[in-house]
This record gives sequence, structure tokens and C-alpha cells, in this order.
Amino acid sequence: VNEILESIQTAVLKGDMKTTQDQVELAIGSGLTPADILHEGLISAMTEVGRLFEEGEYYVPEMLIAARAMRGGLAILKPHLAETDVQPLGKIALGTVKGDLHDIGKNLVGMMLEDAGFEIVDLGVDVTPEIFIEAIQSSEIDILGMSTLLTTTMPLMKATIAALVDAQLRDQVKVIIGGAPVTQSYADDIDADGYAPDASRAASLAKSLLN
Ligand code: B12
Repeated sequence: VNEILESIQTAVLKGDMKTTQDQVELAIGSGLTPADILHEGLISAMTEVGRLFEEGEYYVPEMLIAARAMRGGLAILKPHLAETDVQPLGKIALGTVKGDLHDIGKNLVGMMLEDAGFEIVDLGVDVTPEIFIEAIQSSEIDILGMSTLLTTTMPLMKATIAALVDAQLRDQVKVIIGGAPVTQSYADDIDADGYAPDASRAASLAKSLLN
């Protein structure tokens, strides 16, 4: 692995936001692609954080400061992730489901969708089915995107889709889902319209659903 990418990973693992941001700047200047900086620097560091947490070497506070450093790096990278300018393609409401506070992945998906030309309504984290429904009722949402990182909160995706059916809104929106424990087969099971494993594929998924 490239040295700068390695130092980005180390800085995120230490939760050192300043160094993370400096190294991301350096990486951009060195001509590394934003996609490589994102995947091989920032995201792979978070994967390692997850592994360390699983092994009991990291606790929640370490995870939290690593996440903060990752977000700091992401903020520097964001303008560089932008693709070419395109027409507004549609409006997407995004939220992390009830009971779940993880939002790095959701925010990244939001950025990519925005860069791909969608308007994003960010509903935040811990979003109840009722809040998703209100969002659809109060503005013209084309796609509803749900994120979750916890296996325990995955059923909330199913519950939200059921609530949409009850509110007779299911036909008005496409529903896409994602997050580490989510799979295509889970999406099929709960009758979501689509699943994507990462932010760039979330963008192509959203485009294909509106065509
Ligand atoms: C950072 C982190 C935290 C931070 C979150 C900070 C924040 N603001 O988000 C903090 C410290 C708060 C945290 C807390 C907890 N966490 Co945590 N956390 C993580 C960690 C290390 C990284 C997650 C991350 O940001 N990944 C990077 C992003 C970019 O990836 P991503 O989220 O998967 O998103 C990508 C795709 O999934 C997809 N995607 C995501 N959303 C969507 C949505 C749509 C619509 C689409 C199409 C695609 C899509 O695109 C994204 C970009 O490519 C993971 C381990 C891991 N490697 O996943 C554990 C992990 C998710 N956490 C875990 C746990 C257990 C917890 C806690 C319960 C710990 C505790 N005992 O308190 C709490 C739960 C709090 C709560 N109620 O939510 C477990 C979950 C286990 C499980 N199977 O359920 C994990 C897997 C760690 C582990 N290995 O055990 N955590």
C-alpha cells in the first residue's frame, strides 16, 4: 500500500483528526485518486477499527474518535469526490433507522448521491417509520433510502416498508437499503426496490430506478 494511504489509516486508527486531514490533503496533492483515498485510506481504516473492536482491543470511545477522524478526512475529500455537473435527477430522503446511530456510511451515500445530481433530504439517525412517512408526505420524495449497521435494527427496515404500505404510500416511492449487515437477499425478502453495497453503487442504483 502507498505510504500516504498507510499514514491516513494510522491517523484514523489513532483518532487523530488533524493528521488525518493533513494526510488526505497530501494524498490529493500527490495525485492519488479520490476513490483510492476513500477506499484504501479512510474506509479500510474503519474496517480495521471494526476488527479491533470485535477483538476487544478497541472500545466504544476509540471507535468514536476514529469515526470523528474519518469524518474530518471525508470533509476534506468531499469536494474532490464530485463528479461532473448534471441535472437534478430526483429527490431522495435518507435516514439511519430507529435504534441505530451510525451515520458515516449514510452520509457518504448522501454525498455521492448529491454529486450524482440528486437532491438529498437528510433525516439523520434513529429515524422512526413515522418520520420516514412524514418526509414522504411533506415533500415529493422519489426514493427513500434506509441505512443500518446493526443486525438488531435491520427489522426496522421491514417495519418501515410495512408502514409505507399501511399509509398507502408504497407505490409513490422506490425504497433502497444498505449498510454493512444488509444484503441483496434481505432486500428481496422485505420487498425493497434495491440494495447497494457502497456509495458509488448507491448512485448508479438510484439512477437506474428512476429511469
Ligand atoms: C464507527 C462505528 C461506530 C461509531 C459510529 C459513529 C457514527 N457517527 O457513525 C460509534 C462509536 C458511535 C458506534 C457505536 C456502536 N457500535 Co459501531 N461501529 C463502527 C464501525 C467501526 C465503523 C462503521 C463505519 O462507519 N463504517 C464505514 C462506512 C463508510 O461504511 P458503512 O457504514 O458500511 O457504509 C457503506 C455501505 O454499507 C453502504 N451503505 C450504508 N448505508 C447505506 C444506505 C443505502 C440506502 C445504501 C444504498 C447503501 C448504504 O454505503 C456506505 C459507503 O460505501 C463498525 C465496524 C465496521 N467496520 O462496519 C462498528 C459496528 C457497526 N458497531 C457495532 C456495535 C456493536 C456498536 C454498538 C452497539 C457498540 C456498543 N456496545 O455501544 C454501538 C451502537 C450505537 C447505536 N445505537 O447505534 C458492530 C455491529 C455488530 C452487529 N452485527 O450488529 C460493528 C460491526 C463493530 C463490530 N465488528 O462488532 N459504532
